[in-house]
Amino acid sequence: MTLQWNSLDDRAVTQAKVLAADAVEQAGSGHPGTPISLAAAAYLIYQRHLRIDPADDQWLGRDRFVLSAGHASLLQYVQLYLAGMGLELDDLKKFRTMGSATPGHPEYRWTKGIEITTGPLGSGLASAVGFAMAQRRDKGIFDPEGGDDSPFAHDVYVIAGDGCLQEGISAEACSLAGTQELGNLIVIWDDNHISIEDDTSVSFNEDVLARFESYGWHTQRVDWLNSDGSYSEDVVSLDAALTAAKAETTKPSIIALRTIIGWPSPTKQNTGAIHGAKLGGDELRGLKEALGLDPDAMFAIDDEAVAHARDNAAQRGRSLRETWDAAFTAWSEANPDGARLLERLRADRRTPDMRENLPTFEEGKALATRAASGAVLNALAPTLPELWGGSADLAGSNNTAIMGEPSFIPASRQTSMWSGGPYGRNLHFGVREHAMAAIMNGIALDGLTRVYGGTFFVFSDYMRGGGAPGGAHGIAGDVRVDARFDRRRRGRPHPPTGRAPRGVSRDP
Ligand SMILES: Cc1ncc(C[n+]2csc(CCOP(=O)(O)OP(=O)(O)O)c2C)c(N)n1
Repeated sequence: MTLQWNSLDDRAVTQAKVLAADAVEQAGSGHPGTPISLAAAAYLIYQRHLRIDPADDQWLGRDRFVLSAGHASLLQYVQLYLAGMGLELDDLKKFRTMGSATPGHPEYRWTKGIEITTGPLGSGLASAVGFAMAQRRDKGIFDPEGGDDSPFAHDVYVIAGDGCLQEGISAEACSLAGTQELGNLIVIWDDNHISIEDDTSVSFNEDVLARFESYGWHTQRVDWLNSDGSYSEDVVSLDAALTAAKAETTKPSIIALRTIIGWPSPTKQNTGAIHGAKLGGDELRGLKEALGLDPDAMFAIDDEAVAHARDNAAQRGRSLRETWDAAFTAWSEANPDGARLLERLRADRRTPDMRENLPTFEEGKALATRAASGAVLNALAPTLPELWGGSADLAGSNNTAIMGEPSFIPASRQTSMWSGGPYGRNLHFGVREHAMAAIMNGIALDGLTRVYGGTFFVFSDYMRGGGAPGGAHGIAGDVRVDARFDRRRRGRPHPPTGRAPRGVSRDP
């Protein structure tokens, strides 16, 4: 389908650029460069590709958007504002102030529309791999025969920067994503050659797309910087690349988008100076002049452009929702057992009979905790289809395998030891503890299933960077790390735009 794009869309993009610049200027700190230069890309994703319903941020059928380059939080905040997802101009004016809905980096449950906390570069991309895996598992549980129009099919979109791709965690996770053939994962890499220390030529020179190709990814390049040195934010080419990425359902996709950071800021574009500091009076005026705006007006709003974006997002949401609701109702009627299970999982409840199956352990008799853990997991598995997980190549040692259950792998990857399929249950993370933690967070934040992962205790240090804010469960050698602790703490009492934290008592 040809891209429908008019002058109001151009004006909305211009609006996004200046709002980001003004918000950083007002806060006195922040990262304006990438929110300015990726405004058109983010607008294209939010307004034309991402399946969201501004009226319901918890819509089960929604696509997920992960801003792995979390420092560029305004990129997402401004799109949430333009899409009418809960943020208002006042929230943008309070960027980076205490208690505001617009903290320096996106925070899950704090701001409506934020699917995951990001900031540590690369972790968002790694967790997005978990979101994509969870989506496939959800579909396997509820609608394995369903096609692309299944109510359980959705995509995961990521914006990642050079920093995300330099971090090892993303290499671990993206390698696994290739093995897993995650056709529902679409990444835009902002290939702008600039990070804090300016030109990335001092630190980052491999052929990234060749690397991703060798992981088994579908790769594309879109150059907004033309060979004659001119620059144009060619949304048509990017739209075509996103459409091709979506059409590729057997591989994850990465689009290298060559941009100029901070464009069209007059003197600071294409430098590290615009990455993470306010533009300053003259530069900010210069940016506005280059965009054809009043150089002295702060937070000026183009009402028509904002209304246009909000109308488009609302209408699109309604129409996507109508189609999905019909598919979901048909599915519910045809699958009453599945519908009951879904209701239980959405309410985050366990089955009442879960405890009946638990093994008992003799007091005073020595038993390795990993053996006890394996026995408990296997006892819970029959009544809790939402429970799945694995190990970082230590399944036999950590007792993480659910006996008799298939592995979660493409059919072509089965081995003599592990049989399975795309909807299987035993996970194989490979020797990738760091990514395992982040992937588990993505799975946990997808919201329907309960994931666990294991390694030896000493290697769990590698998991630390992946964090555990999503509520994933880790098993480390003989010690079981129950990350519900973090899950309990992460909700804040009065989120300004997010959902109220759910109760923590989840077991019957
Ligand atoms: C794990 C981690 N290390 C360091 C940082 C600090 N940091 C924030 S942004 C940044 C540079 C990122 O460069 P790039 O991804 O190219 O972003 P861009 O300059 O294009 O906005 C660094 C080092 C971080 N956020 N996370």
